[in-house]
Amino acid sequence: MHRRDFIARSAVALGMAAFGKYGFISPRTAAAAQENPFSNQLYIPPLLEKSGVSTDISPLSLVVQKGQHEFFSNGLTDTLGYNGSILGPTIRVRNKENVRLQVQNSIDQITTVHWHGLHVPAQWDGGPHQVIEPGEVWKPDFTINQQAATLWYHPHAMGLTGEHVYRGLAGLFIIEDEISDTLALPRNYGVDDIPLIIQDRRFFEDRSFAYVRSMHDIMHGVLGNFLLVNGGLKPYAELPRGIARFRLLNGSNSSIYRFYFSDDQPFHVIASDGGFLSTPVGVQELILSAGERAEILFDSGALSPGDRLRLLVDQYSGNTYEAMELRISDKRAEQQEVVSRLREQSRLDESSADRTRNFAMETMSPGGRGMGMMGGNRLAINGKKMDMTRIDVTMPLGSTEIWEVENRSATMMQLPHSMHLHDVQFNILDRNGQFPDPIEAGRKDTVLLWPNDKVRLIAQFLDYTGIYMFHCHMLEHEDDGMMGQFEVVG
Ligand SMILES: [Cu+2]
Repeated sequence: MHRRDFIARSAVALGMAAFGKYGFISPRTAAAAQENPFSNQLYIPPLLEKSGVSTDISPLSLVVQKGQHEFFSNGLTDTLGYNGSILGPTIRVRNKENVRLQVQNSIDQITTVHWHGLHVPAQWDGGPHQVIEPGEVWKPDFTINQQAATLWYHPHAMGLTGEHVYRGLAGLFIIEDEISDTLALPRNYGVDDIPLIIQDRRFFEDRSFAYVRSMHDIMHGVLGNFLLVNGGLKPYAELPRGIARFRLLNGSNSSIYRFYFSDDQPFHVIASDGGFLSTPVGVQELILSAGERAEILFDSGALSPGDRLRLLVDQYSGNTYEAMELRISDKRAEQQEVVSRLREQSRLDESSADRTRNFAMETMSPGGRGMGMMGGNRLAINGKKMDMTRIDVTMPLGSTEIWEVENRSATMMQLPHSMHLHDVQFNILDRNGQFPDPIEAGRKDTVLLWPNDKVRLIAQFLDYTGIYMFHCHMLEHEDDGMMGQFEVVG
């Protein structure tokens, strides 16, 4: 999709978010934000992993804590973070490894930690049922049971997910395995294998996060007008000349992003949400909705030391950001060629499905079905809002299911949605009747649905019984009830 179409699509759907109107600061007037763009080095979240000493059985420790963070040189912002003032460490594990964690809640609200994309027993999924009370410690203990991938973790407490993520709670969760070990890919974390957590925020004049939810914010998502890369505004990073790998996470609450490089320089997508694609896919742009990830390779071999380029991001609300600057150094990267084969990925076959279910992601016009007399809003799945005491879907362990998911928008309220399933990685069978794009043909746990899109996905529910969530990953939609529960029964 070209930039023009992406923006035009949003302008039609959204009008334009009215920044400035409610006392939010604007990038144009926030002198501090603009005085020295690209002067701060990209923050690389520290790694959190096992020590490698076989006798060391200490758990990986996360502390959910309050902090203050300097986004602007003239004021601090109250934040939340894991083990720091913002975001969290990058947890790195290996397939088949037993992982023990210890999550301490040091804030004065309940929270949870959900391992987005991870296939784990329901009791360790970290959804709304696994509440960690203030002052309490939660001790997940599970064995990694899936291939190399870039996943992430974030809070998932009922009705609080959007606010907690917005205030800073998110981190990457990387799985490596024997295949990712052997592929000729950059793997020097923070040097040529670079995590990029992209989020947008808006701020009040006093530099506090403007997380308020008007009806407009709930319907369109809380959309910011400042873009953060790993928690910083307009950072720069040095790249050795050759192949660099970026692990991209759209960590925003509700924004859809279109990523591209200056001069539309080409790059390769090598992994989607749940692991590698079979082969790299050459592109000039990449669209990710909130919660989706991709790994990409950028080849700077034809550039010269000292050359600079920008990573650009179009936001669905109509903004375009120069997200960060990349500076080519005089060092030579370890990898100089884009690998030609990645990992053979088998896709689930439609004929293997035990059953098909239908899900309508609904946005209803005022007065429509589901719209109460008291002005209750219109976001629902199959006409229902989330109820923790209701199981929406039950399937036997070992089932293969096709989920036909439709974004059924009212004419006057065309909103995008997404569908995220806990527990599984799925395949997209088709999007509006067409075989998916190559970058969507691999393992996925979140899929974007433009207004009136119909996507059929197929998943196998293996290994674990229990209750898991499915929901729109626009967090304001999720918190407003655009979520349901499926139970895998043994
Ligand atoms: Cu939604």
